Amino acid sequence: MAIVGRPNVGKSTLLNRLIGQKVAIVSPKPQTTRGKVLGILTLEDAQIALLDTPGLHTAAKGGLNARMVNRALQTLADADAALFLIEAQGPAIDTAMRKALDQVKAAKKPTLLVINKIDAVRKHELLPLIERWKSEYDWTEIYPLSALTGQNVEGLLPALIKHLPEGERMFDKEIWTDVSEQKLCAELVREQILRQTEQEVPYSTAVLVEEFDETEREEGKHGLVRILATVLCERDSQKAIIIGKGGSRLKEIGTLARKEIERLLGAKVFLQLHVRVEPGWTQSEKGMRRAGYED
Ligand SMILES: Nc1nc2c(ncn2[C@@H]2O[C@H](COP(=O)(O)OP(=O)(O)OP(=O)(O)O)[C@@H](O)[C@H]2O)c(=O)[nH]1
Ligand SMILES: [Mg+2]
Repeated sequence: MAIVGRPNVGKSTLLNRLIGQKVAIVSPKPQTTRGKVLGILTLEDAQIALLDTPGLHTAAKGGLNARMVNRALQTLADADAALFLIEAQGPAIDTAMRKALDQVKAAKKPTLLVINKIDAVRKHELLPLIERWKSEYDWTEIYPLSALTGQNVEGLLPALIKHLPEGERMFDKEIWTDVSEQKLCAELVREQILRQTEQEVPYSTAVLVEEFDETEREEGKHGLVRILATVLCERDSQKAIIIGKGGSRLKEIGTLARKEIERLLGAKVFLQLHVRVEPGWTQSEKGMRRAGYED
């Protein structure tokens, strides 16, 4: 089941909430998620493969943004069903929203409309919104909730299960994602860059884990995991911003990311970050491959 929608509506927050683990990174900036992220929800009598996707936005041809939208549409095309997420406090249906909606309609999947962020509006504002959206598509259901607070999320599950095909369980009960630990660590560093830098910097940044040494972790319960990661950006000026005065910003990014990584791995972590300029990597296939965005 694919989770799709405009950027920043809370798709990744909802995935994490449903899975009960931090599978996808979240930030207040749009275009946080760059590829498909699988979260597996195993219940008593059902298993749901939830696929978070990058936000549907109008991207120029070629380059990272176009790739992101393609990934979202491809994930939607491959899914049995979809969740289309909108924000309760979002603007009326503008051109960009209309386009996203048309893309979802064109996929012709059973689609549940989720109205997220109901914590940010008053109750009486919700009914007209539901009425407004009802006529846009033959939604399987319309579901208001708050992914952030968890309000009304419980009830979404039976609604999801209703639209799943019958079949064997596909994943082991304990598995909650297919994303590797290393990739998750790289994403947790990127999340802090999204949160700690402004303007174009986050959009020019990628993170590569170069070394991931867990030999000490295996030897003893309290062993360190040593991680060396490279932060790629596109220009020298961006590198200077990421590093900050006397290295202060990079240090802050590293400290915050390390805490998140320690929580993920359940181990103490030594995280070392380097910054490297890879001119224009977001603009070419080759550059994107170098930044870890393969295939
Ligand atoms: N008030 C409120 N904020 C929310 C809710 N859900 C998500 N947010 C916030 O909305 C922002 C975007 O959340 P994300 O989960 O990263 O959104 P996304 O749709 O995955 O965004 P992209 O990956 O950029 O497409 C973050 O600041 C979240 O904390 C909610 O239910 N209520
Ligand atoms: Mg996201």
